[in-house]
Amino acid sequence: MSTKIITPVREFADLLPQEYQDLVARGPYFEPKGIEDLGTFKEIIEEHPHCAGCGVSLGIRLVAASLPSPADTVIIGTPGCSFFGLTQTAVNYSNTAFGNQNAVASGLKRMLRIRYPDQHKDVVVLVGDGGIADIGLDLTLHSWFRREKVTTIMVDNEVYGNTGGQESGMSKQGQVLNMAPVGKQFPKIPVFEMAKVSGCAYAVRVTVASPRKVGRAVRNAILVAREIGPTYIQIYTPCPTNLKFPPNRTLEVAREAEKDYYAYEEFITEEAANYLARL
Ligand SMILES: Cc1ncc(C[n+]2csc(CCOP(=O)(O)OP(=O)(O)O)c2C)c(N)n1
Ligand code: SF4
Ligand SMILES: [Mg+2]
Repeated sequence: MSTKIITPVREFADLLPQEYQDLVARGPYFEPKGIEDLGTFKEIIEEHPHCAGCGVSLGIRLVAASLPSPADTVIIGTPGCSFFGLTQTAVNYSNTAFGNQNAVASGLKRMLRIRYPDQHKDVVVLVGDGGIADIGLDLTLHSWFRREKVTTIMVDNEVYGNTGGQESGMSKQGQVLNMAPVGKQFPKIPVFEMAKVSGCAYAVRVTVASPRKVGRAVRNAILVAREIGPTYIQIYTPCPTNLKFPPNRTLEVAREAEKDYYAYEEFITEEAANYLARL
């Protein structure tokens, strides 16, 4: 893992599209870039097949722009809308069977520690609410109980977006969806609260309406996972297609949620806070 993943062989260098040449010359691989620098460097994700106004694609863009070492990061995904954007991102990526992401990430992180004992290799799970709160909940929790040094990021659109609108454990109580016509019967699963008591050293709840907070959370979470323990970020990424609001209202919807049940919250252990203060 290094910038070798993007560097073309000499014979092909001139044949590659300008887009790609820009990535090699002006990507975020060589000096640290963050949310504040958006617009001044070639992002590792730009084009994607998501619907207009998709909160998930915005969440992925913000996460991708905040990775402390993109060339030394592996993102682990699973089926869901996020997968379509992530496979077009210039970062090491592996998909998993639905829900298995934290088990795969745990094994990969351990293997990378053995293979590269003197280097940091960041393993980041980036998947939807269904992948974490429903099918993958047991494997997610057990990776936290075992204190695996992996960062888990949920892009929470409160629905199974990719499969046409089934309710997820993270859908709000009463939410009517294409395939939940009478409304969801029980409240959101408190995954953020679970993270705090299950071994995470750092956890943040945030929305895409606060990009700087997302950026800081991603960076802190990845740094803490290098040395201290598991970290979790839950980002509200509203889905206009399934929650049925106009695609130009995504940020407004996120901002409203932020004033209400999706208020920003940060949890950090003393050990993690001391570690970040020393960096
Ligand atoms: C084992 C398994 N069960 C079901 C599916 C079908 N499936 C694909 S994506 C998905 C829902 C994804 O929902 P979520 O994780 O919330 O992601 P979103 O599409 O909303 O971003 C399901 C049920 C699958 N691929 N594999
Ligand atoms: S269905 Fe929703 S989450 Fe999926 S790509 Fe469309 S807007 Fe995004
Ligand atoms: Mg979802």
